[in-house]
Amino acid sequence: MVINPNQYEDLDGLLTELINPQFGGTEEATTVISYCEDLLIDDVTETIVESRAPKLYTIGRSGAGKSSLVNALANKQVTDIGEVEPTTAASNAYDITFPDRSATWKIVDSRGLFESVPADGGAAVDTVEMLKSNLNVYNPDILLHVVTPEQVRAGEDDLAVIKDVDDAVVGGLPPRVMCLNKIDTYLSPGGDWPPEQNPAVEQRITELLALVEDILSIPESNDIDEITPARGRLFDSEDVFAAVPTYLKARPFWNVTTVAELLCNYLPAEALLQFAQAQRRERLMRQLARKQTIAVANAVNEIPRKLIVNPNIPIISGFEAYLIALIGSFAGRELSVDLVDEYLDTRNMPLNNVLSELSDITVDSVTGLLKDDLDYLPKSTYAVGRAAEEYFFDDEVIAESEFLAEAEEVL
Ligand SMILES: Nc1nc2c(ncn2[C@@H]2O[C@H](COP(=O)(O)OP(=O)(O)O)[C@@H](O)[C@H]2O)c(=O)[nH]1
Ligand SMILES: [Mg+2]
Repeated sequence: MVINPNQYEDLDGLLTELINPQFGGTEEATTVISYCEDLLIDDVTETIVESRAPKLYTIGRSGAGKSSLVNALANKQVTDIGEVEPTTAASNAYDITFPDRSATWKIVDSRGLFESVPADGGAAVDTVEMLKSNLNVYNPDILLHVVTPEQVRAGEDDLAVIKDVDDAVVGGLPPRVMCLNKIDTYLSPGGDWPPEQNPAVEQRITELLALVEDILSIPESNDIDEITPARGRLFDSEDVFAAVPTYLKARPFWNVTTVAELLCNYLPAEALLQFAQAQRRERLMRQLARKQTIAVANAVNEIPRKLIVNPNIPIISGFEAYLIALIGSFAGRELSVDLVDEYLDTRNMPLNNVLSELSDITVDSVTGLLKDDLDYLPKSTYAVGRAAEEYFFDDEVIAESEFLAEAEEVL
């Protein structure tokens, strides 16, 4: 399942191809195409055509698991794991390439950074300066701060150092996530694993999360996963956006997907694609597809109502066709009009039959009358996107109407 950004270079062409046949290339087609371009293309261009490598910067003491985290996220062995001698305070910058995935990641490993902080904290100025200059040079999207439960409990002054840098850097640090690694240290010999199957371990993890919140003075937070609070906490904070416990020593890792999904929510749009598809994680590609669905449904809200109720201009079906084609491509299919035909073949009804029902009502007489129907349109577009997602990712044909309740909640 790989997206090749080249196939998205001609999105204008795709729109024209999708929309023209419905109108025979008339003036209306031009109107629809130009609206679609304005409302739809920018978003995809940002995500795909302008896609670039995500830039991740790992911080943490030697041995905490920075390399292990990068390897686990990348789903391959790309960095040295083991006891790294913290010789200098130098950082290592490298690219991880995923040749078969059209993706590259830029990683900076700040190994040794905190080793320059002596027990009395005296040399912290150097560390702050080093971190600052690193951030200037590499300009990372996200900081991954890896700490062990032991380090949290010992109240290492790393947190204070990072805070100093945050205060010292113009505009503050990039968003950062705290990874509480080596969570298996809470496992007693012979105990059940993973934590979901061991209430005692779960309990200790949630206590650790509470301690982190306390140390960071987080004003408000939520469980990332309501059913399993031990999967981590999402913070209502500008700087540290979450704390996620992990086990990264060997497969099966624990809770790496939570980290990956969080990163997807915080990476800039243009860094998302390469981050997601390098990992062979279908869920991440689906997340991208879902984002498109929401974006297109919201775009529908911006179409002038006059255009919507003009039966000669089935503008919504143009939007929806485009969405269907994109989602098919996110599931790994070649982006083309054929994807729309294929999807429609699985349906009994044409796209947006709402429109055909409206066709003999005139604009003037309906503006008030149709209010409910117009509010319904973004929801039905959302439902089309969801049904297309089920179809292309899971090969399942589900009626669009099944997703209307969800649309109500999401939009
Ligand atoms: N017990 C345990 N060991 C881990 C875990 N994650 C990594 N390690 C081990 O800790 C050591 C240091 O890991 P590494 O990723 O090199 O740390 P780094 O110095 O921060 O890059 C290695 O021997 C890893 O196998 C974990 O979740 N639990
Ligand atoms: Mg390392």
